[in-house]
Amino acid sequence: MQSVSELPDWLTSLARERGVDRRTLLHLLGTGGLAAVLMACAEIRVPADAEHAPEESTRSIEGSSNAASDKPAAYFKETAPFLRHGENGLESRLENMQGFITPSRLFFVRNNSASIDVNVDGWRLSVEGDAVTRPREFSFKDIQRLPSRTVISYLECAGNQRAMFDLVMGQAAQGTQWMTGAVGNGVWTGVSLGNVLELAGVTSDAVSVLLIGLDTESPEEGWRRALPIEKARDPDTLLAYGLNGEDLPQDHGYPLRALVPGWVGSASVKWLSRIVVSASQFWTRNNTTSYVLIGDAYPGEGEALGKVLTTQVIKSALALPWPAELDAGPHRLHGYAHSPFGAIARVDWSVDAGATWNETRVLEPQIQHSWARFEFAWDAQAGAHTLMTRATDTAGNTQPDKTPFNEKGYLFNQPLPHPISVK
Ligand SMILES: Nc1nc2c(c(=O)[nH]1)N[C@H]1C(S)=C(S)[C@@H](COP(=O)(O)O)O[C@H]1N2
Ligand SMILES: [Mo]
Repeated sequence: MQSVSELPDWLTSLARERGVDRRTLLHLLGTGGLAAVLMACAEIRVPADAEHAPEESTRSIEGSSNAASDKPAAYFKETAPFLRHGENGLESRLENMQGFITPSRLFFVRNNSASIDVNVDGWRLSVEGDAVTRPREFSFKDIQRLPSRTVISYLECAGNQRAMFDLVMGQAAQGTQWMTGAVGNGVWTGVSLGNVLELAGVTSDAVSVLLIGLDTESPEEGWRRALPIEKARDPDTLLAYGLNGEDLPQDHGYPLRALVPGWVGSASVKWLSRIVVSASQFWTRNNTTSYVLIGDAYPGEGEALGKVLTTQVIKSALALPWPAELDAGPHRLHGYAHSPFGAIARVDWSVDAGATWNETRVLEPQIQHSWARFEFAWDAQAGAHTLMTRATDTAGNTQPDKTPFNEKGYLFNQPLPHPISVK
């Protein structure tokens, strides 16, 4: 059963009575079938003191759509505007975005396991390790009392555009086949990680800061990633509790997540609960076998199978479906460009596979670590076309003609051929 109209009348009217709207019904049907709809109509919220609520209440299922099971919902978001990649991700469609900031409801989600619902009252952040002199725990209120900082930054999965290794280069890479939408630009509010480390008495021989999330289904019991102390101390590296002026949404790591500007998205650990600071380097899955460039061009470093990913690369993409269809005639096309190394200086576009380039108009002045919007006018003639865009940043970096293949398909950033059929 896929559509709301196939539901028995009594169930649709019961749903209406219980305040379950059509969109939610559709969502429930899509994710949990008839059983999920029945559950939602019977009892939408499970009381916090329900028998099966976890004792320490760090992982509550209150409010999740499949409240009857002991597994939390895969996503809390309405999923309609996304490209779905099972339980791994909700991909944004850039064509749904007009502005400079990505609305939270359109922001992509990348989870290693299901999203979790953390009860903030029982939640604590512990800071510990051999390179702190005052290990301590922070409640959410403790964190909120610290000086706040807001950073405008894009967040991008290292595997964004991975599908293009297959679609453009003809060599498929392992992993979620993201198109162009595993990226978004948010207004992040929180505290500088460096301040929290200071309060825990970080020592001068600290080298590595391991961030650990609460998700238990991750291969190592909690998604984790180490940052070098210099990046951890950068005032713009945040422990964020706000996105776009509101509380951090559950899918994005409520109540607290790391936001590591310019770095691969995997370092921005969601549902953060533990920080371990050490005088020696941490090697965990996410910097040895995952988030590592593996291939002939990449010798291993430390305990890693290849080159460990840290910063992102410069990229651009059109805010159009891939491939796209347009009516013949004049169009104003727009897109997004971002670089971890500085502001975008220019974006060029080509309609002849990169033989000649024209300059686009870069819109608003770029703030901090944000992406830039660009636009250009194109008079589309009937037929098949391939457009490309190529960004250059103020540090002189530009998108390379070719991205070398790596097994896990990270950092695809050659100018993306964008097929457009004009009728
Ligand atoms: N705890 C936790 N944090 C996580 C992940 C995860 O699975 N669990 N996924 C990471 C990856 S791979 C990415 S790209 C970003 C995505 O952030 P978003 O879902 O808020 O867009 O979160 C990172 N942080
Ligand atoms: Mo990611």
